[in-house]
Amino acid sequence: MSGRIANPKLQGLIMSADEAAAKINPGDQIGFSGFTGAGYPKEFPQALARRIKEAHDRGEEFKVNVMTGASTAPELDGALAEVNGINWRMPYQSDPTLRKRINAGDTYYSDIHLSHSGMLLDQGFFGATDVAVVEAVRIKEDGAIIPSSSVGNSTNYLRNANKIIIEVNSWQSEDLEGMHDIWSYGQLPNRQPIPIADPGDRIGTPYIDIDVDKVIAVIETDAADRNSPFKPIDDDSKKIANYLLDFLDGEIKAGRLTKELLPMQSGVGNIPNAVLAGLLEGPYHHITSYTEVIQDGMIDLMDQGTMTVASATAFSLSPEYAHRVNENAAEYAKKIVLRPQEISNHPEVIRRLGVIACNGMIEADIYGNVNSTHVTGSKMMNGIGGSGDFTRNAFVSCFVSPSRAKGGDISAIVPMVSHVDHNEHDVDVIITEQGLADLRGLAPRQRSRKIIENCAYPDYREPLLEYVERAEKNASGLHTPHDLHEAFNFHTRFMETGSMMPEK
Ligand code: 0RQ
Repeated sequence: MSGRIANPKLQGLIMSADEAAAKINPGDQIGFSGFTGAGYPKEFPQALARRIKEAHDRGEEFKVNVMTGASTAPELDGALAEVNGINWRMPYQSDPTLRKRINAGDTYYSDIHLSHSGMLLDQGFFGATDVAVVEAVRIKEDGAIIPSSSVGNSTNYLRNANKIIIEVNSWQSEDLEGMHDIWSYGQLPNRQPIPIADPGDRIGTPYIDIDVDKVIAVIETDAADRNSPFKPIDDDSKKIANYLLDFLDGEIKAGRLTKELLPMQSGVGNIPNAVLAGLLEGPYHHITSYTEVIQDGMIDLMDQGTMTVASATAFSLSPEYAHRVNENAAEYAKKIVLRPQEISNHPEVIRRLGVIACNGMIEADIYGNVNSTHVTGSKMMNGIGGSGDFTRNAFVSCFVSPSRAKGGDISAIVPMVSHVDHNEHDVDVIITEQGLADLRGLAPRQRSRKIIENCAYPDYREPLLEYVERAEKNASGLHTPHDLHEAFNFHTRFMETGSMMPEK
């Protein structure tokens, strides 16, 4: 035994992952801990996948419904998708095997805002939660759980589930204890205001209380989080990061920001990481973050003393940085707060603190609508994640992307997005390696020129300008000129010829 399970009753429930998986019924709805590859159960989902495969090999139906915090890892989403074991899944995912299942119609995927997911569960919109399966650093004497490297929706799953399975992972540092801040705004009609006035405020407990009588299994593990390495920062990402940093400097000069900025939110990926790296070199001090994931760049900013505190719901680190945090967890616990995702992503707090939001996109249109999720309108990439929670409510909402995808055959700037996740009313700034379009206060006819001239790749500017001029002429006098016959030609041309470029 690892010595991390202090509750005598739960010590008596220690068993193998296969024994625990035998307790699951076909059709069960399971709420897992886990968020962006951190703090997800590692042994149980693989054992469940083995059990599902055996059932399928015998010709029996066996699928479960899977709820998480956000994306997990090959051991969870990957293993269950591999055996076609997921009937329905919510919310954000980014697993390549699961993506194939979703796009093949094998798995229903409910892609909802991360801040909504726990709330909708509490309100019964998804039906009963049969089992909660969560990873913990340790179990206290009274049975309360110290979560590991993410909180996500764990409090909601543990509160609502009929049965509980706990994986106690001794790879996770015990010094993570004290980093979590578990608090609930309560249930309608008696919800309470969230008393967070600063990203570092702690308002709850460092543990999650559970009903010990619901626990049916405890599994001991010792396995690392997924923690995928970041790609080295490329030239385009650096250019995009520099445009954003220039923009922030302009905001300081205009008196809308100080060198302390406002709390930063950063999506995951190469470009947001380049932005964080750029902040290391800037004139900033005492900056904070109110975001959903702690990334490598934030750890560097904290080590440098430039970032004083970061609030999130999970880590999303490279293996090297995960090791660094695990080794020094007690120190980082003074500067990092991990909250339930309904708090880390809560619109009211994001609006009140005035967060600076920066997220990736697949494409934007000439009027500022953004597609973050679907390729050519139909194929799911990952999901909306927390991007909507932050974009709608931030002080300023930025979207970043290279101006082209697939070696130049696709323009990230199109006449009309093939799917809308963030609409023109919420999107303030679009940035590509070509430049930055500040859309605040601009009318549609002003936006189109600015986005095309500042953000589109040079080869695509002419066809886009031709489109907009034709649309303005044909739709004379209209507020948002479109030529609906032509609007999707960029997309259909790519599907037919493999390139969005018009043939000369
Ligand atoms: O595909 O991997 O097959 O080559 O999309 O694109 O350029 O590597 O960028 O990794 O930052 O992802 C929007 C998907 C961008 C991400 C998205 C293809 C491209 C590549 C990835 P390949 P890049 P990124 C915080 C906030 C929604 C959730 C969110 C995302 C792949 O940022 O999922 O913001 N956002 N959450 O080739 C066809 C285009 C394309 C395209 C890119 N126009 N057409 N394919 N790709 N643009 C996190 C959480 O909420 C947890």
